[in-house]
Amino acid sequence: MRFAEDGRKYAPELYRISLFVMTQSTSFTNLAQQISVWAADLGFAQVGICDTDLRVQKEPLQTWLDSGYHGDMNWLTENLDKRLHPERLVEGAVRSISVRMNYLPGDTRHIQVLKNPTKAYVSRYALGRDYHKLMRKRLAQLADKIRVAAEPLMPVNQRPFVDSAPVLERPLAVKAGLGWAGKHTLVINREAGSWFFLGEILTNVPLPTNDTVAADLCGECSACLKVCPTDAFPRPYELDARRCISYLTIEHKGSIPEEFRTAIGNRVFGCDDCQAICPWNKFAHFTQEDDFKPRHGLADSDLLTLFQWDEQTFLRNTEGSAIRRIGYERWLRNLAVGLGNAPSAPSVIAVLEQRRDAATPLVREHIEWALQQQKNPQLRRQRKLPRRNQE
Ligand code: B12
Ligand code: SF4
Repeated sequence: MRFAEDGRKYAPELYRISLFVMTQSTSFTNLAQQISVWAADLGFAQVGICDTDLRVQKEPLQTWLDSGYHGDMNWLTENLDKRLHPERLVEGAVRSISVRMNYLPGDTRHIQVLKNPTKAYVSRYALGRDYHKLMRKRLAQLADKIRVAAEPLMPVNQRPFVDSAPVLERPLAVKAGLGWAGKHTLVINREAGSWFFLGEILTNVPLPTNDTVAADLCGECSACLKVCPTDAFPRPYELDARRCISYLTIEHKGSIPEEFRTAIGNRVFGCDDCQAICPWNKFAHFTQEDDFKPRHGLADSDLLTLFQWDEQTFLRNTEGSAIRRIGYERWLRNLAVGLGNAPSAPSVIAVLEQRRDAATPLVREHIEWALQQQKNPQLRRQRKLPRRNQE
């Protein structure tokens, strides 16, 4: 206050500038508070703001890629510059406004379905409407509100993202205070577990940043590393995607390596095991979004029923869902693996044989494998792959 009074008397210009800066920073502080309110109204469970300096990620990211852990997701090797420097993705971006949205639908009895080898287990995130669409729309609404409020103060340049662009969403979410990166590499929040999606707005508006990063509360626990059916963690906090069932059933386009087929069990789209076992998920909140609720009985369907869908039924029943992204051929491939792991039954053998001749070479190869498993159950190897590293 003294400075202001003196400034007013002796340096009117300096006073005017400092008043402008103070007013602006007060406005940005108010805007940050307002963003939390808007984000809650739009259905986000939490919002946090951080700067976009990700230089510390350069080495771990490069080591991960050099190890080949990304498999054939070659897009992860592209645009590294933008991944590590968000301001090169959105010109002038100095902040990430990171959000999370809960997706676990209530009462989907996921453990019972997973443990029933005649059922198809679909990852809980993919039971309803494709989250990319829903979250991007909500983030765009949030971005519009921010633009209207900030534009009187400065020209605004910003873009919302969910998953699709070269953005390191987890490191940004951690910096923004949404949680810590668990040993399974997903972001965990101490009050909400990890069943949530992440998204962010990269913006040039210099909002105040979160100053407390959540402590890593994994401690001595290594339940996720041990439960992984395909032993996909070479080390805690590091995932070899080539072994992850989520990668094998969703991202991977070709034949599923035989060594993983038995361990995949009945997981036909993604995998949730490392989250399902995590003790922090007893604090998880069910989603409030009707759009994430299961459609077409996908939470609890028989493998055989889904395998008998023709392409039209597949396209109709997966409209607006993330499952559609893998296409009918990979859907059948995954279901054939599931049926190969199902209890031996004449009805399963009959349906597999029925579909074999008209199948594409990729699907036929998986059907042949499934038939061999069905007809020779004594050949089945142990379901879960043993751990190679015991750190
Ligand atoms: C590629 C990808 C995958 C791949 C690879 C996963 C992986 N662990 O990288 C596959 C297909 C396997 C996959 C699977 C799943 N995914 Co995914 N995936 C992505 C995607 C598109 C990119 C992730 C990425 O950049 N990986 C590269 C690695 C190297 O990056 P990273 O793990 O973030 O690691 C950084 C830090 O951990 C850090 N780091 C690691 N060690 C150390 C050590 C030190 C000292 C330091 C400083 C840093 C550091 O360095 C890394 C590089 O910067 C993101 C969306 C996005 N754009 O971010 C979603 C995302 C991570 N996936 C998500 C989900 C939900 C899943 C699944 C649960 C889906 C399912 N049910 O099947 C599974 C979970 C499997 C698992 N345990 O990770 C959510 C996670 C939400 C959350 N709570 O964290 C995301 C954020 C999508 C979203 N928008 O919500 N996914
Ligand atoms: S999602 Fe499943 S397969 Fe992938 S790392 Fe987690 S437990 Fe392993």
